[in-house]
Amino acid sequence: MDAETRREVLSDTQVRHYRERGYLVLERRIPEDVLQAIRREIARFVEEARGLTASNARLDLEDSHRPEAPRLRRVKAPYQLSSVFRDLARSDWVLAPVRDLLGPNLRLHGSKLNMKAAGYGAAVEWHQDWAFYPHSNDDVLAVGVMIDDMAAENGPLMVFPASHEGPVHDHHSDGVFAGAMDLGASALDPQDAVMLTGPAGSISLHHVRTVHGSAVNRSDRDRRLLLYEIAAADAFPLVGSTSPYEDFAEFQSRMLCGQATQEPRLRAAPVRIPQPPPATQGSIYEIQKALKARSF
Ligand SMILES: O=C(O)CCC(=O)C(=O)O
Repeated sequence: MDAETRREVLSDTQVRHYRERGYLVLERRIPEDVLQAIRREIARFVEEARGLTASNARLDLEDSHRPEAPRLRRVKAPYQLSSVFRDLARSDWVLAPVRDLLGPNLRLHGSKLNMKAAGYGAAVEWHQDWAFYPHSNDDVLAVGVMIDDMAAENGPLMVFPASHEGPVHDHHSDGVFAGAMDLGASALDPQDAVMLTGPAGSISLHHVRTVHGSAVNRSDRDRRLLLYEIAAADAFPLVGSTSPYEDFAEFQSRMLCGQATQEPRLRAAPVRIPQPPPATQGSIYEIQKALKARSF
């Protein structure tokens, strides 16, 4: 972004932190009434999971789910499912800090709500979002909205500082995309991972190349994290990436603010295309089952 551009919410220190370390946490950014509306929507989705025998296009179920005792792991694409999630994605609560980092023109790449319920909520193995959806440039990030207080014990998102400046790691297993990396085969030391904690209503922002993951929630407190993946409008997904777009018109219809463009901006970054896809299609949780070495 032009250095002269006036920022909306972030200080120089926060922008520098994001650029150098590849993540940022902003405490208490989302108002309580919005959080309450989200929690009511979540309760609806948990009820919808009752009676289901398998995950479907909307809901992803824990392995231990039973129709009479619903265990929801993820709401897929909440932006498409509910105006509560749509309105929040388009609000300045979310967009103002992203504009400060990526500029005024922003497109939604995807959305998801990871439930990680108390006692059993599933882990997400270490990965880079960039391994799933490389773009023509890496001005792409994920905003995580903390629906519950997030602390060490309930499986917060963890990141490796400055890993966004490093390589794209191998996320394949037996030649097939497995959606996670083998930390032991990388130069990363688990001791260096940082937990992104904060009270409910805080948001995290992590760069698309930042290595991140999270452990099982064995605590007695839920840990729900709503994620919006947001790209600069001139970052275009590369062929073979896991991109949710139907066609070009639909791609352009995902603009959140500013102007769409037909001119992708190219900037060199290491890329590895997530192909061939795994035999089991589905959420990251399903794809990562193919892994041989697990960290969590
Ligand atoms: O919910 C989490 O802790 C991990 C989120 C994530 O990285 C993902 O779903 O891709």
